[in-house]
Amino acid sequence: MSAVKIAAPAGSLAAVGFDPATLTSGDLESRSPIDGRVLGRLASTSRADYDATLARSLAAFAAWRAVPAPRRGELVRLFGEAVRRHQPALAELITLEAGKIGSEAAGEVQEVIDICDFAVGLSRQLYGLTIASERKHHHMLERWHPIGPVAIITAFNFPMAVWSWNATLALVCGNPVLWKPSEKTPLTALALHRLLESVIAQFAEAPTGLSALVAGGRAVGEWLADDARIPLVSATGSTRMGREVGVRVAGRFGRSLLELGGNNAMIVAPSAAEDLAVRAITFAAAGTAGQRCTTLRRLYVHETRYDAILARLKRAFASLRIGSPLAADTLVGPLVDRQAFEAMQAALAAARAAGGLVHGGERVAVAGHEAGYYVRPALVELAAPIEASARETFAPILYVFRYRTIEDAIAGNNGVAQGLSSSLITQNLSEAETFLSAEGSDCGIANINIGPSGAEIGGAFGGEKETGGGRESGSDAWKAYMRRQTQTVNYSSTLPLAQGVKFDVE
Ligand code: UN1
Repeated sequence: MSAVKIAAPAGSLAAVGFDPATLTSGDLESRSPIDGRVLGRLASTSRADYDATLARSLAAFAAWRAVPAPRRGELVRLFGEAVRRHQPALAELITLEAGKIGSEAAGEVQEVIDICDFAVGLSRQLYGLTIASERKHHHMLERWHPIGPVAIITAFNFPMAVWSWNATLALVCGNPVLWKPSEKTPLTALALHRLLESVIAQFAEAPTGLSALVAGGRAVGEWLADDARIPLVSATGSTRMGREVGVRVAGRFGRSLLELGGNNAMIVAPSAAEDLAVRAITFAAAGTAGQRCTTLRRLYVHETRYDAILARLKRAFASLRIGSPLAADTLVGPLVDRQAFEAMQAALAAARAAGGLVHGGERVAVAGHEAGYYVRPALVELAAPIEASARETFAPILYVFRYRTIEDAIAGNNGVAQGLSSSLITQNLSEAETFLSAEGSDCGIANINIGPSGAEIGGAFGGEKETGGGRESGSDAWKAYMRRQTQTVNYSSTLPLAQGVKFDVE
């Protein structure tokens, strides 16, 4: 089968060497979740190509680490400008290859632009410390140095943004980047990579090989995880994948930055504003067809509000416009593929078998798109947690529980193996502060009066427990991409030893 022509604005990307019409051979097949058609094909990187890429990456590191950080920031600034110019084409590619609705696809590209801006500012703020020395005429410093090639393994659901959180920071920190995108979204990755390559080619101080794409499946991931030439592997995906990558990287004393599964909860308290709660729940649970790592999967509603909120949710879920993400009024696009659909149906069957009351969740026929997996987001009423509600099923299923005390609700929020995001809808200051305190949510992200998804790039993004502990994006997440060096300088002509140790030699 030859590749179909990718619709309109992709043309603007041809200028940077992205021409989907030429992508007709290779073992990686990109299929659109919209209707199952093949968008293009790409060959997996061979081991020989991988080794050549690594050699270029190491050579690039030797040059790039000596370029002043603000100049490195300038490269990222120019990349951000290029992304701005191509925003519609890039967003359309995300829609075609990942199935996101237009507004969310454009929002993802916006996230790339935002992190570029953040990284540019950061390039003048890679601050170290001065430390008081206990020895006379000595001073101590803490400095941050580039670390080396950074491998970035990304998932299909944020096929551009998650790479950009890592890549832009890694680049201003003085490191080359190697990207292994999801096998489900290779074209999106290739387009963004080519765009960066075109900016690198115009930037005198930037060495070739500064950015590389290594496409492929499990084998390529293993090469990256096992390669001692790569000091940092940043991996986003399932907990199962992260457990393997984390162990392999640790086995060679490399560093990993893991952003794995979430099983995010929201608590709706007695004082919650109802309209706000219903909108927050619906976007967080059904948006992106439930395929964000921050998607709302478990809802704890106070018993006094349960019936009214559930009635509103049933209406809201039943009225969601499901269909092609290319249609302007669609709110819920397709699941990524058949496996995602089957996993969703299996979770719903398990919930029914465990006594859950399921509303929605069925496949929805979309005319002309029979090969796409469109579903009505599901609400599942449960009396208590079950095995299915303890797992992350990457689909729009919201498990709903009643609660009586805020302590019970917080215990429910924390009572899963994952720890990415969490939220509480309340007007009660004491509840809000408790939720945000050391005795509250145990997640990497805790929100009041907004849902658990849709984080801004300025904060550190990531979570605890089986979510993997990594932090990407804003705040001081950049420190993961550098090595820390403690430096002591003696500017006297004597040699006092620390801790008053005497060691006099003739
Ligand atoms: C992800 O699903 O892997 O907070 C990332 C959010 C987005 C990023 C999600 N800004 O929902």
